[in-house]
Amino acid sequence: LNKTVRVAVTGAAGNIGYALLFRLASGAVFGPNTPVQLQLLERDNEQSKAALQGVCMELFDCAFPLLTKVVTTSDPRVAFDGANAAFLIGSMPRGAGMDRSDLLLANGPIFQEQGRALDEAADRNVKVLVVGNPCNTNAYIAYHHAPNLDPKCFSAMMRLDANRAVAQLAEKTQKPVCSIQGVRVWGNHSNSMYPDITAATIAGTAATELVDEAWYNDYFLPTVATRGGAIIKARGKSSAASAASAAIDHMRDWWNGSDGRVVTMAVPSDGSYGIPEGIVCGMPVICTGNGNYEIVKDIEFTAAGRARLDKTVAELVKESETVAPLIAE
Ligand code: NAX
Repeated sequence: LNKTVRVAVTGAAGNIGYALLFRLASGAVFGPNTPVQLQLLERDNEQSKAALQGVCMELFDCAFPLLTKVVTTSDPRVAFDGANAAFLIGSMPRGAGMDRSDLLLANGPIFQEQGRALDEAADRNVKVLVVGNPCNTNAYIAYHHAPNLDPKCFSAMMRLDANRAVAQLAEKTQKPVCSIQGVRVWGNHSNSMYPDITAATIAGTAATELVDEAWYNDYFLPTVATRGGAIIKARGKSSAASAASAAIDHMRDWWNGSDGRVVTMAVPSDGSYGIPEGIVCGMPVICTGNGNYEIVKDIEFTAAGRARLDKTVAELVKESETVAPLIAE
């Protein structure tokens, strides 16, 4: 067996947590030879603690051979102690009448505190995946409060958007998901995202030869960008199993490498494509193993694609300006 991996999960008693923890404990990210220690963070109130205790009882009852220990806490420093990987899921949901900037400012302090705690307590090569919304800017806040960690230790989740795009393409062309490569989603995890199929191939043929532009513009783009809302409408709750599955995909590829495949991660920009440095932006990356990734370079955009990228990046820049006081503190 390999060395035990310490995995922190915040908001562990929530919907996504419930769909994620059992797969982490079963080896879906770190493999069948790597024991896992779960370090679970929840809010300090009776209801959250009781819910988390119930989840722990179920984890226990699974008798997972790889699960060595489960720690529960409401102190981020305890949750992140020695953590090799961290899923930052817990955040405040958007309440009635709240707009995006209200949500940013309401959730900002959580990610300030968790950034500081990661800085103090986590392994120096920790892989942090922010899922809690608005995830790009929450990740931006977190890494700014972790000056002793490489910003490349932080990413935000746009894999669900990329998976949704792949699923739509597979359905439309009636080809298997595994035949689809090179789909990427740029920008913000919001309605402004840019799902880009210009370099995608389906069983070796350019996707743009198999689907027409009207379908791409009028069906595909709005369907992918507003899928979260459609799930809420249908289920009465936001996506949880598909979000957890995307989080597994994201961390598995980041940790192990993506075998040369292009995958979408929101990562701190290095200035490529004129995306302001430091903004946490959805981009195509290749994970090269041992927790490293490289941003794919030299992509050429169509005029329409460039306009979509500029729009979603402008939204991220605006969000970074909204949270500037939280960065300065
Ligand atoms: P839930 O409300 O079911 O669970 C959130 C949990 O986090 C709760 O148990 C709550 O007590 C806990 N929590 C809140 N603040 C905390 C804190 N400061 N420390 C520790 N725990 C805390 O939400 P769920 O459906 O699990 O969704 C979680 C987050 O994921 C939301 O912000 C949601 O918007 C976001 N999503 C992000 C997606 C993405 O693609 N990036 C897709 C799915 C999801 O919408």
